[in-house]
Amino acid sequence: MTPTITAFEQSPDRGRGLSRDMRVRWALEEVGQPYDVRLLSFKAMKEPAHLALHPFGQIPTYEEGDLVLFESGAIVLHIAERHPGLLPVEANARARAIMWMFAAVSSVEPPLLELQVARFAEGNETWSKQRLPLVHDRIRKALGQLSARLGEAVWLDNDFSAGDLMMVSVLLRSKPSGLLDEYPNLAAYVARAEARPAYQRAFAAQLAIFTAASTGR
Ligand code: GTB
Repeated sequence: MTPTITAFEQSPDRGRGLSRDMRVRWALEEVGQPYDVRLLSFKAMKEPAHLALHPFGQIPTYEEGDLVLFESGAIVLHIAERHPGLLPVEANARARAIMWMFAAVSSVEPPLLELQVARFAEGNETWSKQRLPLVHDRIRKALGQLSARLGEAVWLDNDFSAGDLMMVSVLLRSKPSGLLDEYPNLAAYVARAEARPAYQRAFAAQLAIFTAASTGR
């Protein structure tokens, strides 16, 4: 059965692949599972039909027969569990790959999100500029610790896994600020992941939607 995911009709990131449908697309591409996409406006995301799928009125969602999922990490885990290629078969290595997925969303993504809040939601507050160095410090702490753990390894735990897919998806958010480049091994790790054919296909698919919406095609 072909799953259907939801994505922004016009992504605020202008097709830079930072929206959270990107990680789901990437996982589907890695395992070779075709998928359909239903595009939503911000208004449609808050309407009852979508709220029935996603209680917080966001994207992405994932529908496959009777199964409806929200939360990008849970969706990627579901895909990785149903198809070979994103989780090791050996039990301990599998547990560690899932650990890295959680580390991405619960230890690394929060400080990166704070920067977005500081810029876009609090940018006009008088105290906003004063807060930025603290936010940057928290990001540097997380990136520095991750960088130390990765060292010169190619991926976080031997072969590429859903843990790397989630971690790279999160790290990509630190690229526009220049903070990622302060950690050359992390920048190289992200570049390696971006070069994967599955990533490229997923990126092209989400960019095509933004381009079509902005050129009216
Ligand atoms: N924890 C949830 C998950 O991982 O699935 C969070 C989902 C989420 O935040 N979705 C966002 C959304 O639907 C889209 S990705 N927002 C609409 C709303 O809340 O009303 C967030 C996003 C948007 C833009 C950029 N960007 O421009 O860089 C990056 C990420």
